[in-house]
Order: sequence, then structure tokens, then C-alpha cells
Amino acid sequence: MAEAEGKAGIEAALAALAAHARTLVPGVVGEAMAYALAGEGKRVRGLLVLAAYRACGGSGDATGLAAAVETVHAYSLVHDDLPCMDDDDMRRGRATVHRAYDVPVATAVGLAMIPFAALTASRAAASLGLDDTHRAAVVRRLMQASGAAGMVGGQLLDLDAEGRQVTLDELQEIHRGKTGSLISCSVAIGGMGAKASSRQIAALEAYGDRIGLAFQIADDVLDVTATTEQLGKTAGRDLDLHKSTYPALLGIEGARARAEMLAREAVDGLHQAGIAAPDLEALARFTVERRS
Ligand code: GRG
Repeated sequence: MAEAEGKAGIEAALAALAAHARTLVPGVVGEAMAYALAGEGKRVRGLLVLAAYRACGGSGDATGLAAAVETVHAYSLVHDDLPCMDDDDMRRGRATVHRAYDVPVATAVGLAMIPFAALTASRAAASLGLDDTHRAAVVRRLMQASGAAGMVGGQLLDLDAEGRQVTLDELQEIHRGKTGSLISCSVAIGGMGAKASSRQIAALEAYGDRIGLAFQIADDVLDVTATTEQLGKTAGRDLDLHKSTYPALLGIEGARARAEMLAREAVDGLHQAGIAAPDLEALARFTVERRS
């Protein structure tokens, strides 16, 4: 699978979801959902779904599953940017949803997108020929990663840690939940879509756990080394919010080295499990080499 081709498929699936959102949710909230879904992201999580699906022998069209994960991710960005959270004005190179619309609309958008994502995942799993049990397992895995034991839990820890120094272990726990859980879930449900064995899924999860952490470390580094223009979101926000970060704890070079080590270990783990997946290897490299 060429990355560009995969990304184009994900964009098309998200555009279809945006059109669906407009008809499903009348008025400004449906409009704003479409705005959030169409924002220009890198689609890393969706690409991970597709790469894992192919790596496990899937030969159908898994873009629906990819779009479901991207929908959860898009909702998390909408809520993350709210004044009661990171309070940001810019995302994906344009106004955040609460700036383009308002806070009540952005709040409603995020909430509406969670069940919307779950139903999208369920439909996509059915279209890949999964039976009810496996279909339910995909939706459960996505909601688990999004919830208190995953992304929401990590975000709560992150908010709680603002303004105070945390240890490396605490920071790792925050990152694993806030960012890593959805990344790990992306490869897991890609594998599930292809009816992978539990051994294959465990290997994908281990890969996802490592690159999830590496992804957030790279994010922390970019926050202090890249410009707002490059990032499409406000640079230097972690410092403004007095957040603990990997560069603050390990230095920029130390943080980069940690991310690179995790990406290498992620790929080694796949090889040890006998999974040959050039796309997953390329995505592990992209995670740490990206410039935005
Ligand atoms: C109810 C407490 C509570 C939380 C709601 C808001 C939220 C859940 C979680 C926040 C999760 C979050 C935004 C984590 C940051 C992850 C991250 C590194 C985002 C940037 O991802 P990219 O670089 O963005 O992939 P693009 O725009 O390319 O998709």
C-alpha cells in the first residue's frame, strides 16, 4: 500500500462521514462536525489501521475502520483545544472549532462524534465481513482506548499535572493514555479487521505501545523546535501551560534519542513476531522523523 494512496482513501472516507454528519445532525452542530472531520491532519492513526490490516493479510477496504479511529482523534482535538482544557485558537492550520463556531457548539460536536465513531467502526467491521462477535470486539477496543482506561484517563492525568513537575514514569503514564492508547488501538483494530490471530494482535499492540510513546515524545520536541506555521497549531504551548515534557526532563537530544530507540524497538518486535510489514516500519520512522 502506498502511503499517498492510503491517505487519499482515508480523506475520501472522512469526506463521506462529513457529508453524513451534515444530514444526521441538523444545523450548526452538523456543520461544525463536518469542519472538524475535514481538518487537514496527517492521518497517522488511519494509516496505521490500514498498514496493520494489510500486514495481517487483509485484502479488503479498511478505510472505514481507519476513518472511525480518525473520528475519535478529531473529537479529541476539538475538546483538547477548548478553553477548559488546553485553550488553543489554532489547529490543523486554521481556527479551532470553538473559535470558528463557539464553545457550546464545539462541546456538542465532540460529544456527538463519539457515538458517531463507534457506529462508523461497527459498519466498517461489518463491511469487512466480521461477524457480530468480532464486530462488537472492534467497537469495544476503540471505546476502551478512547475512555477512562485510555485517552480520557491520560488527559485527566495530564490536566492534573499542569504546573507541577512529574517524574519520567508519571509522564510515560500520561503519554501512554493520552496519545498512545489510540495509536495502539489503531494497529490492534487493523489486525482485528483482518481476523489476525491473538499472537499477531499482541505483537501489533506492543509495536503500537512503543510508537505511541515515541509519537508523543516527538510531539513534545516539535512543540519547542518547530514554528506555529510548520505545526499548524500554536508552538510553545507546553511551556505556556507549564506542562512537564520529555525535552524538559531529558533535554531535546535525550528526548529525540528516546523516541528513536522506541521506534527501533517497535520494528524489532514486529520482526521477532515474524510480521513483515514495510508500511508499519515506514510509519515507525515517520513517527520520529516528522516535521509537523
Ligand atoms: C474528558 C478529560 C476528558 C478528556 C477528553 C480531549 C481528550 C479527551 C483527550 C486529549 C487527547 C489528545 C488531544 C492528545 C494529544 C495527541 C496528539 C499528539 C495530537 C496530535 O496528533 P497529530 O499530530 O495531529 O497526529 P493531526 O492534526 O496530524 O491529526
